[in-house]
Amino acid sequence: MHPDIPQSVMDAVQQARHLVIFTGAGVSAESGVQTFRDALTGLWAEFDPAQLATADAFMRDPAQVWGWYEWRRALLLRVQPNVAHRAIARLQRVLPKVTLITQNVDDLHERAGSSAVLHLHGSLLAPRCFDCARPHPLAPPAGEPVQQAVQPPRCSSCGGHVRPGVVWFGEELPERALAAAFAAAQSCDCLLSIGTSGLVHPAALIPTMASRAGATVIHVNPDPVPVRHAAEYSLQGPAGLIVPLLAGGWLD
Ligand code: BV8
Ligand code: ZN
Repeated sequence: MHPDIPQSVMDAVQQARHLVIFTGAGVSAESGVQTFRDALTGLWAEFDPAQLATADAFMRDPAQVWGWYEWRRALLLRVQPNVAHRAIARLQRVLPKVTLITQNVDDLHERAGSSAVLHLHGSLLAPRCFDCARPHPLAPPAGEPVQQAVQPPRCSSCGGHVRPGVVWFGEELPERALAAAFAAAQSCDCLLSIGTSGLVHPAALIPTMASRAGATVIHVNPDPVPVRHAAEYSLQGPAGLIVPLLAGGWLD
């Protein structure tokens, strides 16, 4: 029981027949991963992420964009999943059916023990050739993360530039993951949206799809999230506090 969480919300999550968990950068914030809304720092301080996270930016200056992603990849290897990631993995273990959809490009859900994670925006850890799409596995970056421009490696089969395995603005989302995410949103009885500003499309449509299909929708965010449907709730607070409570207070 928690004073700020109505029992009906607790029940909607813990008794869900099919729970969809939809996460954004906010679920990784308490692990120390910068959210997209956080201003960029250092070498990229003067850029809006949405400008850098594009194929145009990469074609214009591959080293500057690749350097940014390599810095983020190095930082990611130095952080750990937090209690919210672990509570989500627990919900996946104890509930009858859970579909986990993330907008994040980190691997913290997987490292917390989650499985079958639907990555709508790709992954920092799956670089591929910009030209022929051949995967280009990379060793963990050596040494301290450095904010610098870095020439991307060349594809071993066609010589093209290697690019990050993320979905850039203006690029299509992975078809299978998006179709599975939309299908789950339209057939679940409860959707838990954690740490997203709801600004990036088409991922931002997912909570509304669930509401329209009659599901209970619960938003977890330190900022208030406007609720527009009868069975929609905004739980104001950090994921690291609220999600373990929704998962039954277990901390493992
Ligand atoms: C596409 C990978 C078809 C890269 C990312 C006008 C209107 C509508 C749409 C558009 C438009 N103009 C253009 C578009 C389309 C565009 C878009 O949506 N633009 C937005 C900016 C308006 N979308 C696309 O381009 C998508 N593709 O549409 O394809 C197409 C094809 C060809 C031509 C045209 C169209 C591709 C979108 C994917 C982009 N790639 N990531 C990378 O990571 O570098 S998205 C990127 O931003 C992140 O991955 C993340 O998914 C997203 C940011 O969203 P959030 O996860 O919500 O994170 P954010 O920082 O915003 O918010 C964090 C939240 O956490 C906050 O609310 C905060 O309060 C909260 N929080 C903080 N601390 C905590 C917390 N919550 C809980 N606990 C805490 N402790
Ligand atoms: Zn290639």
